[in-house]
Amino acid sequence: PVPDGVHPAWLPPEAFRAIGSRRTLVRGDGPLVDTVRDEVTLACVRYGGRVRHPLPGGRDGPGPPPDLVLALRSAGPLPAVAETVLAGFGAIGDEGFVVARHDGVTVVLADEPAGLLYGLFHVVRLGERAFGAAVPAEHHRPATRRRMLDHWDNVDVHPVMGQVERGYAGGSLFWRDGVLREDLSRVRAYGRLLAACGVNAVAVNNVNVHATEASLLTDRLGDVAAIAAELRPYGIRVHLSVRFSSPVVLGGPPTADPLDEDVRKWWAAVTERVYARIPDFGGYVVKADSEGQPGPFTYGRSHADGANALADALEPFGGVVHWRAFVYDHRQDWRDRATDRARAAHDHFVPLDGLFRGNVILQVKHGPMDFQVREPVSPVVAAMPATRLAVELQVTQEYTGQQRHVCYLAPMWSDVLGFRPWGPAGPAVARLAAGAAGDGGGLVAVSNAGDDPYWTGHPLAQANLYAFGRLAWAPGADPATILDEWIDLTFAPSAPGGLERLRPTLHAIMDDSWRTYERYTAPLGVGFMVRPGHHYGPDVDGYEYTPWGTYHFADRDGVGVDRTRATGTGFTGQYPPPWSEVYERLERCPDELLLFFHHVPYGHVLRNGSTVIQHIYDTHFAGAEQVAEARSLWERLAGTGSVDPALHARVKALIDEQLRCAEEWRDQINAYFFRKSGVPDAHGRRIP
Ligand code: BDP
Repeated sequence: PVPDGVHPAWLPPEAFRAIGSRRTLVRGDGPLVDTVRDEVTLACVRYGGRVRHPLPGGRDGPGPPPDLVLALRSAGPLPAVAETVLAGFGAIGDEGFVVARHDGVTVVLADEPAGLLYGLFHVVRLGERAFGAAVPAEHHRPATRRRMLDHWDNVDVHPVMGQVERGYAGGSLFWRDGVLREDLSRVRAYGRLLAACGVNAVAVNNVNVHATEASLLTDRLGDVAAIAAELRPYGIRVHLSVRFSSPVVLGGPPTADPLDEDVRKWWAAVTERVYARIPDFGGYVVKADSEGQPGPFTYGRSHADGANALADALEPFGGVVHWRAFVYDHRQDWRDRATDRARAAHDHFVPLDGLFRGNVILQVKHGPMDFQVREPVSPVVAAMPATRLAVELQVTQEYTGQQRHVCYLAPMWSDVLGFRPWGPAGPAVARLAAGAAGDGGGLVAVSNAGDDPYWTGHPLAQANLYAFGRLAWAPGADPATILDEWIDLTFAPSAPGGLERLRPTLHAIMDDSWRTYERYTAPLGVGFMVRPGHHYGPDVDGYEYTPWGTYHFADRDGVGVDRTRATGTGFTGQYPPPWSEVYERLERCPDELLLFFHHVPYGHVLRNGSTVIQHIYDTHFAGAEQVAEARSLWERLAGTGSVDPALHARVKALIDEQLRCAEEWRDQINAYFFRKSGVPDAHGRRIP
């Protein structure tokens, strides 16, 4: 299934050994069941097992009983063991499955074909463990209905952004040289990887919709249909980013006013054509009135008017609009407190709560700014009870090392998803995204995959893609356990000697790598000390005097952004209690977000007993040291046979670069704050 020269990521053929060496009965019909049957057949061809076919009428033929039954409940009569497992089970759910080991048979049952597919991959994850001792029936279901990746892929190579905006893994999987790739087998392999971690929707193109991409909606719809055809066998629906001014740029009416009758008719007609070609099309993604993208403000209309116009066109076909809440004025200059960029999404959208159609999903970045290494959770998530919300994460490592640095992001996402905006008694973010009745917007993330042989540039960044899917399925899953799953699937099958060396090394390098990255870059929630434009490496004042709204306000006396109600921008007031108070009060604000909410003197004493200036020095020295340790741990694996030499070499080269960059961060940040403050390091370490 994976083209030559491409790393199989978490689905090497050997991951199917346990299934492929056994007898399996697959029962059910439809394209996704065919996928399941094909997967099992392929594994059996390789490992000598058998796929049993039921006789006409549904009864099993003669011969030894199967070791594994994968069946749709509706495909009765089921083998007796399956009926036993099912006894007492109500609805299994659209994508859910029941799995058990009973009387020496492993049984996976589902109501719908998608559930059977996810059940198959569950058995793949278990490997031999799926065929051991008896296990009572377990019911697995995804926490959120839509688990989606946004691709920021351009059809053409953009002069500044390259082909994949903020993509660090080569070109697009979909397009090359301005046209759809002729061979889309890699897209199919991608769909397979995504299904195996639970992703079920993909938006194929950049949210900044340039001229070429705009026509994907009309003249180039064939491209989208072809991609959809490759992803469909793995239960993945395709969505498209569209330009709000599409009517104007694609030969429709001369306006994109969402209340104009001709505009509405245009969207309806175009959308009908989309569904004629792609009946299971997911819907539109829109970035409007943001960073130069057109939007309803041009016509004096609200974002509810804008979103609803597209939603009405999609409604007859069951499609949704993902309307991004990332709306702010990138030409502002912090004119006054009210122009704090952190406030923007809440200020724009909360007054519109209740005005969006039921098929509009407001897609909210997890933090109020922009994917920094540490931000508080966006207050919008807790402020729009009458709107379907999706939480947006960034798997691509724009601000977290650009897939040259190891930065395992699952612990950050896990914190976000577990955050309770109303305190311990209230619901967590994951629940708000899932929706009380399961009708929430779900989770969306910007993909980190490209045409790189390892898919994600840094081979270890595959774990982020995998973890996103798994957390979208089960937000409470432990990041270290997810990492183990990824290690087992990816490396165990090809490491006959076992993972004795590799597993602890990977945990030592990856478990805490997000916090390590935070230490040597921008601790205490300060954010944005990156080089402008490409966002790699340090430039403390790079954005400080620009109109982008991303400041740290460091001077000779102190650092940080006063976002309090008492004396600052009032952003803390966008949270409900208790967080509005916790963030407002200096003595209660958590250290890791201190500079996000407060401007403090360098001598301010943190809860950990250190001063802010000393903490800045300490974390930067410690972070760079941790990268040096990670590097020597990785080097020690060389020649041990625990990892493929080519992969070892790629990671080695990248860790060298990570260390160089971490030392650069350390030296620049420490020197900057030493010069501003004049306070020497208490331990007398060298600050250049
Ligand atoms: C920012 C990226 C920019 C994206 C924007 C977005 O720098 O390339 O277009 O997010 O989310 O983080 O639309």
